[in-house]
Amino acid sequence: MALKRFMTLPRHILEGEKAHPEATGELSSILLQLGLAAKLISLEVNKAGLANIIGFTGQENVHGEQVKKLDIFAHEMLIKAMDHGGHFCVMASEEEEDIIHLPPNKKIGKYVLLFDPLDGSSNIDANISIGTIFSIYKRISPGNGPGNLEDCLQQGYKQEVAGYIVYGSSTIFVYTAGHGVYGFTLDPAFGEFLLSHDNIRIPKSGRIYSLNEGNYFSWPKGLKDYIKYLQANYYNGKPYQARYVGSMVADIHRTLLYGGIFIYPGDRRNPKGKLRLCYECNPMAFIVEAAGGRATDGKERILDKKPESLHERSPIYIGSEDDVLLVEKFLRESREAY
Ligand code: AHM
Ligand code: MG
Repeated sequence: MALKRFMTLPRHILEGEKAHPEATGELSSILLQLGLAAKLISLEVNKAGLANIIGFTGQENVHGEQVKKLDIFAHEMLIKAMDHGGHFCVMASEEEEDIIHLPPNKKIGKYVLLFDPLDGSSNIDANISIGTIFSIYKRISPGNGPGNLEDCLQQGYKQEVAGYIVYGSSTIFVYTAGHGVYGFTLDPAFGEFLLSHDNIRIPKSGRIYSLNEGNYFSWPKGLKDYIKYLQANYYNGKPYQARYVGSMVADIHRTLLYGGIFIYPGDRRNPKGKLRLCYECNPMAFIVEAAGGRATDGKERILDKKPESLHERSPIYIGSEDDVLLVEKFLRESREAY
């Protein structure tokens, strides 16, 4: 226990690297930079409630500077933290329409970074958990010049590393390199992420379902039938529970720890759902699968889907294996599209 307490994120990453003598250390260095960016974003998120004291976003603060919207701050912070290490050939963010090239004077590397800088940002004003999501691939474009869109549109199973940071009652950094999912909680006094969730395994089934029931009348019939089935049945003798934060990172973090299912379906109004394949669904699917769970769009494995465009959306059914298999059965049997 005492040892675990002092397993910091940098130490964990470096020890993981030693276990793989073939590793070049590049991914470790990327993760360390992401950890630093996470700390800086976390500090800013924690100041959000002081908006009326230090100035609303869009206004000038006491120093006469423009106060940035937090999602823009997080977007710029990640680019600033990640564009100078010489590891990436291209990046992409939910906050930017096109791919992001490295500045002309920076070294170009062999990795690709995709991120959602601050997911669930409409929750900020109510002090509800929000998060950052990231995904790392190896480039597929030849040479060592700038990367391109194709580098960003790879199938999710090709990810090298994926992770998220939840800014909640504490700040937690979760990542996987495909084997083992690890969670680190930020100790604000110490200023370091400490290993708090070693080798996370998602339960095979769970009691909690998580989706926006406000869209019920647009759902496919199979999904309506599945939710009605859960409501009429028991899990280990107790009724199922509905939980929905409305921040994907928080909802999936809970699902990973407690088990159950998180769903953002395609429906009559939005057949492809809401969440973005490249930098929301894929990294979460990579993490949940690495923890022993399952993630599909109702039919196809999320990680097998070939993205056609950077910001494309996908329905997602993700969580405990048995729960995702069961909803897929309901969807299959109802034979209704989306
Ligand atoms: P955002 O990328 O604009 O923040 O939206 C994504 C968020 C997810 O975190 C969350 O799962 C979903 O939107 C909630 O959507 P809804 O309000 O439709 O339930
Ligand atoms: Mg988002």
